[in-house]
Amino acid sequence: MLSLYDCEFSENCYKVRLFLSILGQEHQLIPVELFPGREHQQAHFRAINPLAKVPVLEDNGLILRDSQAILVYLACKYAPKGKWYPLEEASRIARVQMWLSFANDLNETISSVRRQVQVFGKDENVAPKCKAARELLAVMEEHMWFAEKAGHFWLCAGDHPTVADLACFPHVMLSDEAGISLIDYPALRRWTDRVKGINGFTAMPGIFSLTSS
Ligand SMILES: N[C@@H](CCC(=O)N[C@@H](CS)C(=O)NCC(=O)O)C(=O)O
Repeated sequence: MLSLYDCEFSENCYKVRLFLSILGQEHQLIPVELFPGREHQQAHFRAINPLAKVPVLEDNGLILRDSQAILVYLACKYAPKGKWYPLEEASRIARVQMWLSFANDLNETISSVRRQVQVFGKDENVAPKCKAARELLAVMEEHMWFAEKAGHFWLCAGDHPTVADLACFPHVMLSDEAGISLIDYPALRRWTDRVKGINGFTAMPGIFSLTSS
C-alpha cells in the first residue's frame, strides 16, 4: 500500500494526490500538521525526511521525498509505460525535466509567497518573490501561447499530458492566493482548464473542478 505523508493545504502534496487520483492508485494519507503544530520539524518526521518537508511517499519500505521525484516514480512504476513520463526521445525527457525543475522555481516564488500570505500575513519581503513569480508566469504564458499556435496543448509537445503539467499546475492555480492574478495570462488559464478536464481530476482547497468553479 502506498502511503503519502500529506498536508491538505500544500500544493506539493496536492500534485501527488492529483496524480494518484488520475491513476486510480489506492493509497493512504498520513496527515502532517505543518501549522500551527509544526509536526514536520519533530524528530519522528525528520527521521522520514531530514529536510522536514512534505510530501513524502512510502512504497513498501521505499521512502521518497520531493513532489517532482515522486511524480516521476509513480509515472514509471504505476502508469502505462511512457504515458506520463515519455522515455522514447532524449529531447522529450529533457523537456519534461526542464518543466519539473521550473515547478520547483514556481514553488520557491509563487507558493512561498502564498504560504507567507496565508500563514503569517503579508509583509514587505514578498515583493521580490512576486516580481520573480510574474517573470516565471510570463515565460510560461509565452511558451503555452506558441505551443497552442503550433497545435500543442500541454507543456511538453505531444498528445498526452506529462507529469510536468501536474507539477506546475497547482502553483499556477493558487497564484491568486499569493496576490497574483491570472488575468494577464490567458493561455495559462486555458491550459489550467485542460488540466482540470483530465479524467480522475480531483480538487483541493482553493482549486475547484470545472463543474463547481
Ligand atoms: N521541492 C519540494 C518542496 C516541498 C515543500 O516546499 N513543502 C512545503 C509544503 S508545500 C513544506 O513542507 N514546508 C515546510 C517548511 O518549509 O517548513 C517538493 O517539491 O516536494
